[in-house]
Amino acid sequence: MSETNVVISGSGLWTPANTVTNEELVEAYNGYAEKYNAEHAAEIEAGTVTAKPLSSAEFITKASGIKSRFVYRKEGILDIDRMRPQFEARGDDELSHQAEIALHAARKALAAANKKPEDVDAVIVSCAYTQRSYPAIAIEVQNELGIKGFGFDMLVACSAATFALQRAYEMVKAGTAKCVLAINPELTSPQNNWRDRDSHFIFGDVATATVIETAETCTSEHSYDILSTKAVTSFSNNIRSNFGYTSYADDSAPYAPDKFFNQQGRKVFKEVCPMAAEHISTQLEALDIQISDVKRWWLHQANINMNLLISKRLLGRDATAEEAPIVLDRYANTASAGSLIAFNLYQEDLQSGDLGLICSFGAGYSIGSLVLKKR
Ligand code: CO8
Repeated sequence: MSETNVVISGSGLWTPANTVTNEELVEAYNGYAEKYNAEHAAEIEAGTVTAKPLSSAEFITKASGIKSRFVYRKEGILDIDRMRPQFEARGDDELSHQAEIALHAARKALAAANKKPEDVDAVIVSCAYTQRSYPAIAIEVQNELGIKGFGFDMLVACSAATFALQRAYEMVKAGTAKCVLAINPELTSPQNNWRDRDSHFIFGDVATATVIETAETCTSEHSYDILSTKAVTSFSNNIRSNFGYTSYADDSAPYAPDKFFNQQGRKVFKEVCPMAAEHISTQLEALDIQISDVKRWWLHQANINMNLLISKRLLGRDATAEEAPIVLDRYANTASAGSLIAFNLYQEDLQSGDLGLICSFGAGYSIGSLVLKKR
């Protein structure tokens, strides 16, 4: 029996209409912090309450490279008495927020791949959080699109998108699906702690989607052979979100600071950069591909300094913006979607035979990567 060649045949990107700049964000946060400090002046004076430190747009740009972020709903985020987005409640008979943004990206990916819903036989929704446990968001999307077959949700924090592509690759390779739609509706804004000076600037909302199928069925203009996939996880407490269904039973506060995204940013930086560089170089070595043969690096987008460090370790010099495109300045960290935003926006110029690598890294820790060759 001949080997099935598995390809990426389409990519979709949905970007929310609303932006929040660093300046807007800092003005709101500082307003909130000053109000909090004034209201708690006596306790702060007595040493029983810690004063909220102020944030700065210059710090954010310098420490992270982020200048702005897109958000699904802007209302509420900049309200110093709310400090979280305001979503309208939807009934069980209405489309969920997360399925809605997933569908926007999915339809674009299907169009790019020249595929109709009836061509698809599996849907994976993979992201950092799902808005409910069941029914799976993937099954809701499957139903909306009229796709037969099966769908499921999976969570792997920042590596959710690459890990989903790897599962899709394996399904097509094994013949359990012929064409898979993998979607990453990253609705991070409700999980971001907008009251925390150290992390309030990190995240943005977005949705990406990718079509994976056999080479035989592929008819799209821009498609990529998947030459190799590689995943690794290694337990770390340095990035955590303790939000979960057991809070109800252990009587802990469901929206306490530990229930939101929180991290030891410096430790993450120090530990993840070498892991990611090593992961990538080992993967390429196994394929007998030289680092210099890789034309495009679609790297995870968490922090500009991480990307610069990783690409410098790999290349032995700074990567150019064309080699390793940066999108986090305008999108911020979009959990798992960052490398796929970069892929979506910066791949059509590649020529047949050009090599590229998608790599994500983050909470878990987790690292996921795929080596691609333009067809
Ligand atoms: N304004 C002004 N000053 C600040 C601010 C601010 N907003 N924040 C921190 N400071 C101060 C600190 O208090 C500190 O002061 P001092 O030196 O007096 O103690 C100083 O600035 C330096 O602080 P840090 O050490 O924290 O700053 P760094 O230079 O290390 O930069 C970063 C902080 C940007 C967080 C950096 O460490 C970083 O990006 N690290 C990498 C982390 C990373 O990539 N994490 C990825 C996590 S994402 C993930 O895995 C997915 C999660 C799932 C999605 C979640 C959705 C919500």
